[in-house]
Amino acid sequence: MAVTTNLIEDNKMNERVSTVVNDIVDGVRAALIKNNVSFDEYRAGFMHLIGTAENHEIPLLVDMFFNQTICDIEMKNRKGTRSSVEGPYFMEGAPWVDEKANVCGDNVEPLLVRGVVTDTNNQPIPGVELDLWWANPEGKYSGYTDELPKEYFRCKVKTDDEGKYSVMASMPMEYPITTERHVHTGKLLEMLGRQGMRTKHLHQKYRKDGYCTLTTQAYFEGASYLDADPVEAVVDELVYRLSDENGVAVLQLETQLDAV
Ligand code: MBD
Ligand code: FE
Repeated sequence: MAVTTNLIEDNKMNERVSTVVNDIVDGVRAALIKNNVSFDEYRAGFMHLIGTAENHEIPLLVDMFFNQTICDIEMKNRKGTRSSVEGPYFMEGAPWVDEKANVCGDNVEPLLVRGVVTDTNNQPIPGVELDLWWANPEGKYSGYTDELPKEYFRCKVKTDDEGKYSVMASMPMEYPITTERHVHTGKLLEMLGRQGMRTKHLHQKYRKDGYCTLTTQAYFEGASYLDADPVEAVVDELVYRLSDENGVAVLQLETQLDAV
């Protein structure tokens, strides 16, 4: 009788995928065994996941549990400013702006974002492409509906010869992972006994050839939900104190990029 094996030819196998996926499967199996999970519970979890997928919440769900872990791993491999989750709402193709980002609608509160980007020897880096994106006063990110196109509440700026930039943006709103849009993720957070508001945050992505791309966020001292982030991405060194200039809130960022 022929001997069969479940291994196919070597050249079709991906070592990396095999290693990581097998470890993930082992981890999940261990959790099921440890908790004596029944078939009905297994099915209930499965159906919850299907609902999450059908409502397009997979990016949110996966980022909520695992994106910050990837950031923490990244920090073991490079120096410079800490990364923080990209989250589900980054979008390529934000408009380049000069001094002022596009905002619209009611209750927009100005936030002047100023910054300097340096290398790990504190030398300024000119020509860094910086993407900024944040939630509007309704707690929504642009680019997902016709009413709020991606030209608003996100922008791109470039650092000058001194590694500096300055742009008038607007104060980010807290982001609720509790609305109809995310019922499944919200419900899961509820069952986990966790609150679902992301504290105010300004997303940033810094890119320049020769440097490690940095994706991070700025958080605001004294803001609500700072200590209860549902995606566990708030760290002290990314919490900034705003200053006031003629009644306008100013966020002064200092960012270090590591060379590749
Ligand atoms: C957000 O705005 C966000 O940044 C993350 C990581 C998850 C959900 C909403
Ligand atoms: Fe966000």
